[in-house]
Amino acid sequence: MIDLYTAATPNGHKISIALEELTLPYAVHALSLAAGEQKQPWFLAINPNGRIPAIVDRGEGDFAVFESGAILVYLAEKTGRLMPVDAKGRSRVMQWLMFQMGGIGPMMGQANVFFRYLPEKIQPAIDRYQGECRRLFRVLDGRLREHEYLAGDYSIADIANWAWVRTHKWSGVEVDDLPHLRRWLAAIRARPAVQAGIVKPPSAMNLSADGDEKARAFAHEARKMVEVGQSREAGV
Ligand SMILES: N[C@@H](CCC(=O)N[C@@H](CS)C(=O)NCC(=O)O)C(=O)O
Repeated sequence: MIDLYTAATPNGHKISIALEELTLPYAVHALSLAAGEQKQPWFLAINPNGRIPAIVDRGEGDFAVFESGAILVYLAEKTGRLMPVDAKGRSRVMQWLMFQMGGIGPMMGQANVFFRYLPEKIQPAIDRYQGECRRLFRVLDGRLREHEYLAGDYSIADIANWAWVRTHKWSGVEVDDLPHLRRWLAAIRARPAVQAGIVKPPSAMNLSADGDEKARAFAHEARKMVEVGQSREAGV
């Protein structure tokens, strides 16, 4: 049994999707990020960075793993699935996984903060992060023009990137003119394991309507989460 500490965000959903794909038994523990549960001492003992997701593999002596990319690699290596074992195949998956971890995730995350969450609208910051998202999306579209998936067969690299890119409207970034990216988004969305993973827990981030009540409530919680993160000068 694996304990998954998570929330209704793209980084959290990467792991629930992977666990569903791998049909590994797991228990979901949804943390309230707005209430700062991720900064509690019991959770910091699992993830010293005080952020979700994290897992504890009970069958492996309570082995704890944090950082979503590291968790995906751990699960792929544990099962021998969703990542090839040969050096070049593995490297291709790692390249597109790192592309997400160092690019798509941080840029979409900052676009969300400046476009959705901060009460002050700082247009150059919004333009900077949305523009960088667009550039990264074009890179993905170019790759997917020639390849069905990002790195050989469907892999943890697809899961990591998909979990973020599918929320592009939340970041205020359109993909209408990126046909290969849209084809890939739809193909992965159709997978039963993906459908199961994205509702553990359910997210409002795929809602695009600013006026939608659920979207407003989610943005409110996320704003509080940003404040919780910023207000701690000491500690994490
Ligand atoms: N690089 C980390 C990022 C984790 C992360 O930023 N998690 C966010 C939710 S998506 C979080 O826990 N935020 C709460 C906070 O900042 O206090 C990963 O990929 O696991």
